[in-house]
Amino acid sequence: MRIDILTVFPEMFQEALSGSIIGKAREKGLIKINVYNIRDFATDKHRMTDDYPFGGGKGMIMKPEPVFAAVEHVLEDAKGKPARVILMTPQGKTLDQDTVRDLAEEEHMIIICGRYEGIDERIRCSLATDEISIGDYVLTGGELPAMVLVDAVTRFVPGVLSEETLISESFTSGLLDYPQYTRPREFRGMAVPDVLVSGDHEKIRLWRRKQSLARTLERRPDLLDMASLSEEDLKLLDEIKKEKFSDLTREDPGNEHD
Ligand code: 9D3
Repeated sequence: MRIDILTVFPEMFQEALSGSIIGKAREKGLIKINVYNIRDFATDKHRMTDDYPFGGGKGMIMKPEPVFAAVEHVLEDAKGKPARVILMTPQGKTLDQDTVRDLAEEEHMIIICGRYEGIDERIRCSLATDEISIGDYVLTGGELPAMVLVDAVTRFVPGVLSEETLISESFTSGLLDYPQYTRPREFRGMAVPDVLVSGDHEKIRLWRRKQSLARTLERRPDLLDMASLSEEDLKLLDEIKKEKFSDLTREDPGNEHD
């Protein structure tokens, strides 16, 4: 997969995209990432990338010409083969794992990072094929969102993650992780659950699955509705609900004199 990132802050990407997993994927040639400075495609004397908004108002707007020139340069370099042109914008579709999986199948992604108070509408409507946000909070630009997107997509590129990781991920997909522990066996009075040191692999598997289901039920019940659950999962969920109910009746002081 080829990824080209267009930004006015190319330095922001150097560290982020050379870390362990992405760095190794790049070294192995599984992904090729180029970062372009949009300013290098500005042709005016001051190499301006932003300008005042027509109609007035505060803040500056990203100019269309350098962004169009940068995208066209990249497409020519890719010998005219089509690419997904992704605009990082607060108005985009919120990134989720289904979108990540879809994008990971692409041969070529061009990511445009917005800055300033906004970007010229003509970039959005005639250059971008996709508009993506990473969530409902305001950041200072599209650079961090672009890094989030590249990180998430890279994990799905064949060869980047081990077979094991992918299998365990597909098995737990849609559920929250179970609690994990490493040494020491006891830390500041907090002990590792006995089941994890029991050596009984079937008991450990069931405990972990039940913990995943319980956490998901507690914190993200919306995810449970979408997860594909086995007969065993439904049985574990039943146990969890019964245990929770008995906890409630035990702790409810109103029941003490029943
Ligand atoms: C929504 C606020 N906008 C209305 C005045 C101004 C504005 C604020 C911040 C416009 C752009 C930005 C910069 N943010 C992004 O470019 C961005 C973003 C984000 O802020 N949150 C989540 N995902 C993304 S993707 C790109």
